[in-house]
Amino acid sequence: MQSGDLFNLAPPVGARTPLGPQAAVFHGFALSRVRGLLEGIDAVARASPFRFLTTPGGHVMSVAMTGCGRFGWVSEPTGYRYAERSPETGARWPPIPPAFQELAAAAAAAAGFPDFAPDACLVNRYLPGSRLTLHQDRHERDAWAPIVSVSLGLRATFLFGGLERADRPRRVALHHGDVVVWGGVDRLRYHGVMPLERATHPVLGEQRLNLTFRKVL
Ligand code: MD3
Ligand code: FE
Repeated sequence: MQSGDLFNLAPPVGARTPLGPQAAVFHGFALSRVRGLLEGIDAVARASPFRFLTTPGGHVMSVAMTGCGRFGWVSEPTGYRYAERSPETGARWPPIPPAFQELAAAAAAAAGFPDFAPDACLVNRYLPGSRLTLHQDRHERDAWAPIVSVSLGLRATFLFGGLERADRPRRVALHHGDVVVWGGVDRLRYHGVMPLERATHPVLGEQRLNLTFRKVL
C-alpha cells in the first residue's frame, strides 16, 4: 500500500477534523440522509437545470451549477453576483427542501453557530477533470455567518488556504457524506478544489456533488 492510499480512506463516521478555530469537517455527518439529499437535488435540477457559468475572464467553468433558495449564483460580463431570478429563464430558484435546511442547521449548531437560516443553497456538480480555482466567498453581507458544505459522490481534494491568496493551502480529502462548516475567523479563507480524479462511486457514479448553504442577506 502506498502512503497516498491512506487519503482514500474515509475517517470514521462521527469523527471531527478541525481545520481552523471556527472550521471543521464532520465526517459522515450527512451519510444517514443521502437518499433525501439526492431526491432534493433531483427536484432542484429539474426545476433549474445545471449550467456552466462563465468566469469574469471569459472562460467557461468546468463545474456545473444550480441552486435553490431565495438567491442563486449567476455570472454576467461584469462579474458574479447573487440574484433572485435565473438569468436564463427569469424564474425564481426552487425552494430549499426542508430536509436540506434541517441538515444545514444541525451541522452549523454542532460547529457552534446556532440558528443558522441559509437563504441560498448552491449545488455544484464535478465530473472527472472539474476543478475550482482558489477563491474567497465574500459576496455575502455577513462575512462571519457560517457556510455549510455537504460532499456527495467521488472524493475530492479540497484546498484550504489562508486569508491571502499567496498563503500555501492545506489539502483535505472530502468524502461522500462529509459536512464542513466554516464561519467566523475562518470564513474568508481562500479555498478551492483540485481536478476531480476519474473513478466510479457506488452511489453517484463518475461525479461529485457539493451543496453549500449560505446566508446572503
Ligand atoms: C472555505 N465550493 O461553491 S466547499 C463554492 O466543493 C465552493 O464545491 C467548493 O468553494 C466545493 O464556493 C468547496 C465550500 C466552501 C465554501 C465556503 C468557504 C469552503 C469554504 C469559505 C471559507 C473557507
Ligand atoms: Fe467557495
